[in-house]
Amino acid sequence: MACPLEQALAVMVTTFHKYSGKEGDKFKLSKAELKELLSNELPIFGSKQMDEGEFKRLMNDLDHNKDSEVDFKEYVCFLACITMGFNEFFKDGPAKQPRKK
Ligand SMILES: [Ca+2]
Repeated sequence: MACPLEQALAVMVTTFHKYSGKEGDKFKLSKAELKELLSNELPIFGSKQMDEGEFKRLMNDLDHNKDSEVDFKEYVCFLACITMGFNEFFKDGPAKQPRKK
């Protein structure tokens, strides 16, 4: 696992399990687990102090099958959407790398 893209895929998977295993169903993110994942791992979402209403809307959007939890498939769809957003953002700009945190 030396190539960056392979590493990125592995990080997507391990990050999910790092949080999904904390409470309840080990293979799904509860609301609390999703919140923690966002604030620790995706601070562009978590750190801007998303209010409760915004978070509920996001959770609602992600939870396609409406079981009040975010499973792996729902999580991956979310990451894919963010990635598409990044692509939109960078495609017209000068060819510079996404800024590192
Ligand atoms: Ca769900």
